[in-house]
Amino acid sequence: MSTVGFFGAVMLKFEQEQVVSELDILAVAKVHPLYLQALKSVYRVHELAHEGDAAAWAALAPRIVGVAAGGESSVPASLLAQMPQLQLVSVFGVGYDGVDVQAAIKQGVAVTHTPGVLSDDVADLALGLMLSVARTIPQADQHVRQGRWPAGPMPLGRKVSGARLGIVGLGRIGQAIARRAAAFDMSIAYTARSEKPASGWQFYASAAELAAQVDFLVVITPGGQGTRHLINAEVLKALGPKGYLINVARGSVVDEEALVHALQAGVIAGAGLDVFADEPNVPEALWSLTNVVLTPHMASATHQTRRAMADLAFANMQAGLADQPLLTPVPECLAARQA
Ligand code: NAP
Ligand code: 8YV
Repeated sequence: MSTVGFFGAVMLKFEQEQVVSELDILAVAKVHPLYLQALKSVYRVHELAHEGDAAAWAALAPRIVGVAAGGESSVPASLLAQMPQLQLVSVFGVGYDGVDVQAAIKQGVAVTHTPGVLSDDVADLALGLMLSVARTIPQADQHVRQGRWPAGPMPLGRKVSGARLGIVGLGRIGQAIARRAAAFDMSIAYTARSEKPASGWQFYASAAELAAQVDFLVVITPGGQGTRHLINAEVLKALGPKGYLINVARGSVVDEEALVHALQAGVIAGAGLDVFADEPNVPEALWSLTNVVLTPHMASATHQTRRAMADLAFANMQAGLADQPLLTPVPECLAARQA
């Protein structure tokens, strides 16, 4: 063997021995490849092991110290209880409504997420959906591709610039949406759990009151029981036949049955939807409606943001398992630690 070959082989052996630790991680969902790759470079990762052979899972579960999840993943108390050595659930996503955080806290398990790094992308898509549905961009694309342009123009759209925007949930992403909308000369109003006087934007105490005052209603709250069906038939009626609903939050926040009815019956003008009640299943009734733009939960799906999310989710996992301060624990965990 040449000297280069010898050192190459030694380095390979060194790397192989260095990289995989004795720590076992459960990936509870098909987590993003960038996150998975980083985890696999350090830990023994068991993908969906809890859904596989029951005996193998029973043998493995007591060794699991970390759980890797996505924003839509389910991590119920019943699963947490099977992993007595568990230290951390690191979510690749800012939303963590599928994780039973109170059960985790009781068990001494920390939960982390990826706030901030995806706000720009989600806000961009919210604006994109607004423009798409109001200016009928998908239909216009088809109009050209299907050779219908020579036969006549498209029907007119609805102007977005200068329109009235209502934001349900004025957090990190809600504020990023508002900043973009300001550049479109839109007036901005919002609802949230608490008023934010420093924002300078008009506050309404309920989604229905807000909906009655705006042309576009953008939903960007967390999911979970606290916001379930916050957007219901009453809110849609208040939005009215000239109003548009944009949902980039969670499918659970909108009463989907009421929404389908509202779109079919002209209770509202249209909708732009990135999230659905039973993903990846989208009600077939929505497929045929021309006043709806549908995207497959892709608001944060850019190369740049997925990289940043993977880096942050992985850094949280490493910190948690090395007993270092967590970078971005969910607020409930932070509060529990400070109490
Ligand atoms: P955030 O900073 O925590 O903001 C959440 C906002 O929602 C806050 O203003 C909060 O009010 C408000 N809110 C909470 N419960 C409410 C209720 N019952 N009624 C009215 N408002 C309520 O979170 P974020 O970083 O902006 O993310 C928001 C959510 O977006 C995530 O949790 C996730 O579900 C969703 N998301 C979706 C995608 C996607 O791909 N479509 C991507 C990323 C995030 P207060 O300020 O008064 O507490
Ligand atoms: C991701 C999301 O698509 O951050 C969230 O809450 O819903 C999205 O950014 C998701 O987390 C990927 O699993």
